Amino acid sequence: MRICRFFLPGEGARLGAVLGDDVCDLTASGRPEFASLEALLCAWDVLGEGAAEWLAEQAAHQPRLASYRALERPAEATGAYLLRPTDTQEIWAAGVTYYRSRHAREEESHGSGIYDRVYAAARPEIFFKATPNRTAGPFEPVRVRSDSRWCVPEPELALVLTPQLKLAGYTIGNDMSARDIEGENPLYLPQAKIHRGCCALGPCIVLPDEFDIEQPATIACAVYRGGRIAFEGETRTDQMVRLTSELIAYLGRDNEFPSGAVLLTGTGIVPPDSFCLQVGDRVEIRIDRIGALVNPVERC
Ligand code: DO4
Ligand code: MG
Repeated sequence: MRICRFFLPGEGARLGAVLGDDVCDLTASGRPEFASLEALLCAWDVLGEGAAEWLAEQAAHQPRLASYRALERPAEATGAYLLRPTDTQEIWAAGVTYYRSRHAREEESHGSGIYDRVYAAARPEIFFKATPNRTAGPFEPVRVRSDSRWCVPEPELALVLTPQLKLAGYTIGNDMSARDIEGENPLYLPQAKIHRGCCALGPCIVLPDEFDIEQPATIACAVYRGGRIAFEGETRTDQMVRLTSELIAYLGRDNEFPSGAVLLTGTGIVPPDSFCLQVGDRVEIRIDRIGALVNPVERC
């Protein structure tokens, strides 16, 4: 099953369940658990093992409202459209979890050795990535920094977690990065990673019944520029050197997430050094069994 957030004219943000191509409006039920994603993730912890089954049962009782495909397209006739699938959750990210990322970062930092060390260390790299207001949903712009000459998308599998860090589902994330700023000095990482429009999430949250992490999934990225492909690349989730459970456990050490959290799991796709995102580009990230996240590129 899939969960989405969508905008309904006259109503605002709604929580929906995607059943086949139909979306049903969970918020219309009036149940407090469906007032927001935060409310649902909190309820998830109370419901425990039976949460997904309970959700499917609730969804089956709601009237079908719209076609998911119609919501996926921007500005359709109904006026309803998909929103970022999360609401109040902080967004965190793991790094250097794929060999490709380790290699590219060692090069851009002129062989500093820190990326080699973290790739092999027991403790993974985990960093704060974005607040909700810095995060785009489907078709909203991601942004390149005005003081960077080398910005790239980082296509990543994203974990959606409850306040008790139980895995509720998966979505697609884009961890936008300024490689020149990070490469100049790793202490600049927060500036390379966190700014207006630095992250995108979507299109929906796929529950573990439809996305089994044990089955490798292809992550593919294409950047379109003027109708042509300026970059494309792909990787697979089984190329990740860390287990998602390991990343979640480190995220939760001495920390708390009362609204739940999102954890990006690192990139295995790094464009060649000659590639830099430009204003007007369109970034498309696809993950098997999840869907596609599409965002235009603008400047901060
Ligand atoms: O070490 C810096 C960030 C790494 C990262 O974002 C990634 O590997 O995806
Ligand atoms: Mg990343």
